[in-house]
Amino acid sequence: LRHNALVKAEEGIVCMCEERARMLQDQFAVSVNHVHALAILVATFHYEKQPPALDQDTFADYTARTSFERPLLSGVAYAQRVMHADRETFERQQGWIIKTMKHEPSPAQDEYAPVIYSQETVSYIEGLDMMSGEEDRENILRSRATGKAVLTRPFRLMSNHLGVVLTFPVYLVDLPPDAKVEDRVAATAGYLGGAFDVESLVENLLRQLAGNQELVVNVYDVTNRSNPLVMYGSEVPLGAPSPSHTCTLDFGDPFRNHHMICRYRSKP
Ligand code: WA2
Repeated sequence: LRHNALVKAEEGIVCMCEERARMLQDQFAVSVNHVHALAILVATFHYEKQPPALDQDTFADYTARTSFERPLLSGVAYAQRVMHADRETFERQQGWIIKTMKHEPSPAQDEYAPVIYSQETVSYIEGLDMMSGEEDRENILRSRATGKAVLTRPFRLMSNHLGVVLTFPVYLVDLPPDAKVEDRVAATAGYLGGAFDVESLVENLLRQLAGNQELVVNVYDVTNRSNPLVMYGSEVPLGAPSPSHTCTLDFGDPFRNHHMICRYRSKP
C-alpha cells in the first residue's frame, strides 16, 4: 500500500511537471515568434520606406494592442545601432543624448544601441544604450553574429524581477542564411528585443493550474552543467528527499539549455 502510494505520487508529479513544462515552452515559443514578426515590422516600415513609416507613437500603439500575442514578455523595444562617428548627428536629430543603463550620459564608445522605440510598459529603457549592460550587450553581439533569436542568462531585469532578455537582429539588407559574420555585423541596423519577466509572469501562469498548491516548480539555466542558474523559483535547499521530476525545456536558443524540476511541497 505504502509502495502503491509512492508510485502514484511519482506518476502524478511526472504528469504535472510535463504539463507545466509544455505550457511554459509553448507560451515562450509564441512570444518569440511574435517578437520575430516585430523585427520584420521594423525592417519593413523603418528601413525599407524613405522616409521611415514608423515612429514611437505607432510602435507604442501597435505593441500595446498586440501584447496578448506575447504572454510572457513584460515589454518589447527597438534599439538602433549608432556608430560613434554618427553619435552627434543622432543626438541632435533625436533631441536627447545617449545614456547608460545607470542613467548617466554615455561615455564615448565605438558604437551604441540606444532604444528609439519602446512599448509603454518598458518606457524606462527609452534613450538608454542597451550595450551598457553586460547581459544585454552579449545578447546584441551574439544575435547580430548569428542572425538568430538569442537569450541571456537569467538576471535581475531593470524591473528588478528575475528574467531573461530576448534579442533579434534587424539588418539593412536581406542576408543569405549562410552569410559570413563580418557581413552580418556590417549590415546590422539594430536590435528588436524584449524582457521575459519570468518571476511574475510564470508565477501567474502556474497559479492558474490545478495542483499548484502542492507543487514546487523550479526552472534552471543549465547551459553550464556544473553551475545551474535559477531562472524561476526559490533556491532553498531541500530537506528530506521526495519524489521529483526533471523536464527538459527548449526556449529556442540552441546555445542555452534549460530544465524544470518539480517536487511536492510536503511529503505525500
Ligand atoms: N528590456 C527590458 N528590461 C530590461 C532589459 C531589456 N532589454 N534589460 C534589462 N532590463 C531592446 O536587445 C534589444 C531589451 C533589449 C532589446
